[in-house]
Amino acid sequence: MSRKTVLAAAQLGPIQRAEGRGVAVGRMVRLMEKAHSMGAEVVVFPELALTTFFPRWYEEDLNRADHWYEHALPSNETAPLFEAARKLGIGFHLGYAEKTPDGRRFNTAVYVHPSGEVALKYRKVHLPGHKEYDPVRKVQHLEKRYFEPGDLGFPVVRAPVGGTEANLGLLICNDRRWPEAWRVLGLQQVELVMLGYNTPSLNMENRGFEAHHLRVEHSQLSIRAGCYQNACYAVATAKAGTEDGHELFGHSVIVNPQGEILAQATTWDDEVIVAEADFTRCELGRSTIFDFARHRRPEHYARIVEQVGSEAPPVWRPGQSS
Ligand code: CDV
Repeated sequence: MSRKTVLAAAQLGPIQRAEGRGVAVGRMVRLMEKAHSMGAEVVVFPELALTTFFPRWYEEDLNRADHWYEHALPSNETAPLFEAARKLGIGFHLGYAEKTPDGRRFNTAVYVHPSGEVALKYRKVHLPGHKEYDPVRKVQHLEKRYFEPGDLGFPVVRAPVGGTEANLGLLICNDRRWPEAWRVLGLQQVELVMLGYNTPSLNMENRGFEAHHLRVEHSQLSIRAGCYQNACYAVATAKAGTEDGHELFGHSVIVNPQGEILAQATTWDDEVIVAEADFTRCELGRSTIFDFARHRRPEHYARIVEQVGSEAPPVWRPGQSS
């Protein structure tokens, strides 16, 4: 049985603070139609796809920030996405801000089957930034204020994707930089990782200069390494362009299990890229160099789960036997 499908990244250009969800959803439906016309059976939208990247704005009272969150999915405003998916027979990944009925807030992503059912849900674990207003920073990054760390772990599910099935996992933005996150997915034989991101094109921190071209380099390095080391495909989709004066880089990519980039966005605007995936290609890495059952040595990995921060090593000096 063929295990092929066509994957799409539906990159979004900027969404301004004043724009409502209706604007974003309309653009997303058009991107879904475009992806379908290009043969795609699954389409991946960015992190927090329905609004501007609001964690750059400080809000003293979080109760006044409720309008940034989804309180139900689908809602009246997001229903057109679900309807388009049903009509086109296309599954989609959506990143959004979630507020639960008991008042908890998460940076969340779901994979929605064309039937409209949520096949997989994930809440972002690695929240970057800070919790309180930081007067030293030129731009705030308040994800730690707006969200609590995800409580669902890194789940993987085998679910229909187009005419085949695949083992699906989700990461969100900053998670892609953490090899632990990829490996937990890899240990569940993930075959397709869907992830969205909002990454500023400049590092506005004042603690040292990061060359601008390295921002994209580090993003792609992380995604390519994650795919290669865990023998999986990834669709990594950006929100791009200038939102209310703040620039986010694009460079959405589709990567194969060898870590090669199959397709890359060329604009910083709404854009669809597609690539064919053949999930049988995940088996080579999984059964050879990254055959975890044969080669992993978890007895030496205790620090990975027992320690959070790094520790300075012991010091050795010449004349001192080791
Ligand atoms: N939304 C993000 O998680 N952004 C981070 C930025 C702050 C570095 C990222 O890892 O891209």
